[in-house]
Amino acid sequence: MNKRILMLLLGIVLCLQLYAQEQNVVQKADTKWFPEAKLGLFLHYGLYAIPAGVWKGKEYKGVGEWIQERAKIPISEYEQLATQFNPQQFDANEWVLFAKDCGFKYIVITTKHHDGFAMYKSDVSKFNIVDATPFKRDIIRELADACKKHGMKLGFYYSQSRDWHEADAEGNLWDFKGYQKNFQKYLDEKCKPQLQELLTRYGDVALIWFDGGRKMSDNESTQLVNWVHKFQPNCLTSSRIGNGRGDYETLSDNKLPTTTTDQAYEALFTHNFRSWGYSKTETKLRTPQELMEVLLNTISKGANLLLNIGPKPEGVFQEESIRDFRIIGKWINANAEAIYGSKGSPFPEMPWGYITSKPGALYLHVTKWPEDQKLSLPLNGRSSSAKFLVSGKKIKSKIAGENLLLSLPAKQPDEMCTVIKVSY
Ligand code: H79
Repeated sequence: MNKRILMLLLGIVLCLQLYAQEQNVVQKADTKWFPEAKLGLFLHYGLYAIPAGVWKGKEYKGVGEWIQERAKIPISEYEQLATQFNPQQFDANEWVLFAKDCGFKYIVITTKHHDGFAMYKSDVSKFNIVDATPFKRDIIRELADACKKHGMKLGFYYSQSRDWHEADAEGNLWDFKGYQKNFQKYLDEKCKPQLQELLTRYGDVALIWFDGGRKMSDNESTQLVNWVHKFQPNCLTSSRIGNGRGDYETLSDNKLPTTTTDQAYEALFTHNFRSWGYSKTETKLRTPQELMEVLLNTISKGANLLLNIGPKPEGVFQEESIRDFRIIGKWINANAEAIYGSKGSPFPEMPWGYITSKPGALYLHVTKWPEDQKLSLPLNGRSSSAKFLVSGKKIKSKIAGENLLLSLPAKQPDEMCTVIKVSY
């Protein structure tokens, strides 16, 4: 073969290889703020708040935001919900100030859940809050402005593969039975253009909370993460984008971390145990004490907690959620030093509660006050001092062999959880 042609072919092969490599290189974002923030407020808001788990008189227990799939509601019928969506009581400043008061450092809100409805003004699809509802206001815009005003980070939940409104996306087999899907077409024509809108029109986006649905190929995961970082290099992406391509790890829904980490990790829990969207069928709520256990268990393993509320159709949070989040928020604010910027516990689980740590300090979160008023820590005989975090009152301590032994008063200063700071 002609030498020149051979060289040319070789060159083409090399270029193709480089191109392929380029495709799989993921630019990682700066995750530093994330593990320090510790607490995020998750908001699942959408058309599914209207049926709230009940469709044509039938109750669908569990995940309310799945009503379209569970009742196999045809798109044309589901779209009618938009004509009823009119949250007149929605006030972005109120939501953000509530989150701030309760100690949340970031908010993540559904911009598009599996039903495919955009909660913002989208030029890509008319199935959005401004074009399809009598409300006509862009909730995401109002929230972004309020977050900026009050120094709150804002992240966007975006269902990247499931979209029951689109034939080529994952999930809707009742409207599009037997249809041969072209997933890349959906990515190119809806998913990516909508992400571009979200990343170019609302200021700094703290993170994109991708969710599961379809087993993504590595190429698809990489495409989307690079697409996000192309517009905002420091916008984090969640691990549910698949193939280890995300910037931080989200655990399974309503699951505690099992190991301690100093990486960017997040556990997510919903107040009512099962539904993320507002649901009239899921009335049982975690008590403030149960929320505290979830919080402390999570942060003692070094992870963040993303705690969810599904706002009601009128644009307000359930009163019980406001009440209970304020209860734990009060505790969180009083004990802020032991939470924000802390790392997990260097020890295995303790019978009396949980531990968080900072350089030179351990924070003992005592939820079960020891009956014998004794608390011991395996501190290798290191000299240290102990005090109550909130009152600053010193606690009697002595070194007994390897252990630091604390003598506690009979009465627990904070019934919910008392924090003891041990400095060494
Ligand atoms: O947004 C929330 C959920 O809607 C979403 N992730 C959280 C944050 C989610 N997407 N997929 N999944 C959760 C997997 C869950 C699927 C199931 Fe079901 C929901 C299994 C049981 C309930 C639908 C209804 C499929 C089977 C029954």
